[in-house]
Amino acid sequence: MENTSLKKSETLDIVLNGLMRRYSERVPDVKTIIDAMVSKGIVERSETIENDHIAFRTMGVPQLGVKSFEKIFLHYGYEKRDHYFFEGKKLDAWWYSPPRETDPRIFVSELRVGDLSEESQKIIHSYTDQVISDPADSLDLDNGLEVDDFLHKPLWRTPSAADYQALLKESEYAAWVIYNRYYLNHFTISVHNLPDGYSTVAQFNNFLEGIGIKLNTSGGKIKESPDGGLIQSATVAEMINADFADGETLRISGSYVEFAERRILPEFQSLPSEQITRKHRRDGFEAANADKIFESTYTTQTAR
Ligand code: OOG
Ligand code: NI
Repeated sequence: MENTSLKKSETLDIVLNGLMRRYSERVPDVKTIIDAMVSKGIVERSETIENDHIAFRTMGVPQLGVKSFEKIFLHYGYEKRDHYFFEGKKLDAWWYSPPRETDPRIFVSELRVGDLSEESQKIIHSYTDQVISDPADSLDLDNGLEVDDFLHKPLWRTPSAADYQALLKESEYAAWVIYNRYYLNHFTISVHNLPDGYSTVAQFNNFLEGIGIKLNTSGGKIKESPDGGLIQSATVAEMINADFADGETLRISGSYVEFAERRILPEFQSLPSEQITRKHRRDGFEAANADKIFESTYTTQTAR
C-alpha cells in the first residue's frame, strides 16, 4: 500500500512538473512575476511560491470532457468536490482537492457543446469525432512521462483559422480549447502567506502593475466571494503565434496567471498564526469570481 501511494505521488510530481515547465515557456509573465518576487525578496526562492490551484478546459462530448480528463487526477488521489454552472458561458466546472497539502487544487471546466448552435456543434464534432474512444482509458497512468506527453499532444487535427474564428464568435471558450486543448490554462500564486505588503490580492495587484503586468478588469481587478473569504485576480492571457491548418497563422489567446488570497475561517481566527495551515482557510472556489476569471482569455480583455 505504502509503495503504491509513494509511487503515485512521484508520478504526480512528474506530471505537475511537466505541466509547469511547458506552461512557463508559453507564458512569459510567469518568469517576469517569479523573477520579480525573488529579486524584491518577497520569496527567497521560486520553489517556495505556493501554487493554490491549476486549471484545465475541456470539450463536453461523450468520449472527452471532465469525465475523461478527471480519470488522470483521480488516479493520483485527487477527490472530486463542488460543481459550478455558468449559464451565460455554457460551461460546467468542478474542483478537486489534492492528495497532499502541498499539491495544487485542480479546477476543470467543460463546454456544454450541446447548448451551442448547430453550426458550432458541427465544427467542434468535426474535430472531436476523430477521437473515437476515451483516450484516458488507454493511458498508463502510472507512467508519468506518458501522461505528460498525452497532456501536450494534439487530440485532433490542427484546426483551420476559419473554424477557429467561427467558434470565437459564439464561444471564446470553444475557440480556446479547439486550439489549446489540455495545455495548462493557468497556475495560481497564493498570496496570503507572503510577507506584509504583499499578502493581500489588493497589495499584490499593486506590485504586479508596478512591474508592468496587465490585469483582468472584468467585474473589477479584485474578485471577492460574498463570504469575503476568497479573493482573486488574474493577468490577461498572453497572445501566442498560433499555426493553423494550411499554413495560416493568427495571434490568439494562450494562458494566464492567477492570484488567490484565502482568508482564515471565522472559527480559526484566534489560532496563533504559526499554527495556520491550508485547512484553516477558505477552501474551494466561487462561481461569480470564476465567471469573470474565464474572461482572461477573452478578446474583451486581450484587445483592451
Ligand atoms: C477558469 C476560470 C475560473 C477560478 O479560479 O475560479 C478560475 C478558466 O479560465 O478556465 O480559474
Ligand atoms: Ni483559477
